[in-house]
Amino acid sequence: MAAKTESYDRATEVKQFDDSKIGVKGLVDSGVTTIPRFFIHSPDTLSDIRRPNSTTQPDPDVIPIVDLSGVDSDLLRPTIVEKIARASRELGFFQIVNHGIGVEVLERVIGAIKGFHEQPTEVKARFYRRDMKTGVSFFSNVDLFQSKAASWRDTLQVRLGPTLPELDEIPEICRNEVVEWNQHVTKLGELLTGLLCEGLGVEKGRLKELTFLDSKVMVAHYYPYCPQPDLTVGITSHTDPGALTILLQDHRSGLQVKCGAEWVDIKPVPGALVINIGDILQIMSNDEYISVEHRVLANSFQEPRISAAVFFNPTNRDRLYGPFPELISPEKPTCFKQFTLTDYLRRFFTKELDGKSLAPQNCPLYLMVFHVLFVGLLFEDLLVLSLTPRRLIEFDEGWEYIQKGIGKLKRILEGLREPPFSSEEYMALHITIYNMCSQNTPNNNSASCVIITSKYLKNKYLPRHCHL
Ligand SMILES: O=C(O)CCC(=O)C(=O)O
Repeated sequence: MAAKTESYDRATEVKQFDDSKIGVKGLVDSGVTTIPRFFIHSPDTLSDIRRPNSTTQPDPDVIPIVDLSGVDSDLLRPTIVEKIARASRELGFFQIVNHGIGVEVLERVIGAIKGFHEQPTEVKARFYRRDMKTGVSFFSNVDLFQSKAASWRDTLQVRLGPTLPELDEIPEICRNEVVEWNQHVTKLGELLTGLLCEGLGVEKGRLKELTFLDSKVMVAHYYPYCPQPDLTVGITSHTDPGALTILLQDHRSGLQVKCGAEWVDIKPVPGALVINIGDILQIMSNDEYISVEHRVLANSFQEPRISAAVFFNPTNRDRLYGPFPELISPEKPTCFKQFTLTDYLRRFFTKELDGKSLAPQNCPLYLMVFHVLFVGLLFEDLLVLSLTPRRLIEFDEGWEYIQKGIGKLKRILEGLREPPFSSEEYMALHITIYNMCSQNTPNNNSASCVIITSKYLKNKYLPRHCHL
């Protein structure tokens, strides 16, 4: 239930903000010097924010830039496939250059999005809505009414496929550019999904024939200057639910991707596009490729940051999707249960934009343990044992699964330790398991954790699937 105190009624403030249709850009224009309280994130979310150029920031060069020149040549294509597949396996993100779309097109698209968001409020307000009936909507925060804290960005959303909206529904100021961008990303999407299929060792048209290229949505974000950038974010940490995302960003930094325990900047590279794997492709690839959490910091620059992400999803929503049969073998059994896109997207859009959307069903328990151990790697001497119940309970059977899993996990952990857990460790483990069982009903997202001192587990089980 929304918090309501005498002095602060969050739900009312959020509604007033939405009803005003001014977006965060409107707040900035009105001269706010402090951000409204409902934009303030919890210390947990804010604690690991490091701005680009801070001395403790990891090297952004870990995100590879793949040059697509020569992609049609028999000689060069295998190397490109190899680079893309490696990045998709290890990081879930890469940038591409020489992709065939001219810098002037990229600049035109960014300029048109900026133009839309910088129109007078009353012009933009005509598009302010949260439904996609017309295929076009403008809003601030897709999850404004679901999230614990709002983020400092406005968005113009346009359906690009299977069909574009009626042309006169698309704001005139960016109409030509949206249509042009759709043509470019459609072609690029086909090229990239082909390369990604080849990287998995499946036939290059597999994703296309499953309609993965047909359903496309563009979200064109505007991150205005934020007067208190250390109290909020531009977009909270999340993974993309679809198959693949093509992201155009301007020259302002702010996008970060999670690499292990670190947040790494995706540095803006002139002419480049950022590509990332979405949850569905992680599933189709039977966990070979990874869909990774990313976020955008609140913009501390006086100038706005602009970006446009195009998400590719399959069109056929009622078919069952699951890992490619070609990728399933006795050595690598299926990691995911089959699902329909209708169920999957319903789950995604009824929750906060946060974390991952899919549960690993049929997933051998060791993957869950690996996840646990990965969290443990953050600490030199401590193993922090933490399950993310949100992921594990998304599907109906998930709750049963996690209960079974916890019991089994407990037995595994107990059996692994030598000497056995100390009584305090046992106590902590029991408390955690109790907390998980009692708290994590499908409506409760809180995660519990237990700290066990153990170098043994870390050394013995260095995870290959540490991304989970
Ligand atoms: O603005 C960006 O750079 C990223 C946007 C994003 O992650 C999203 O729209 O899901």
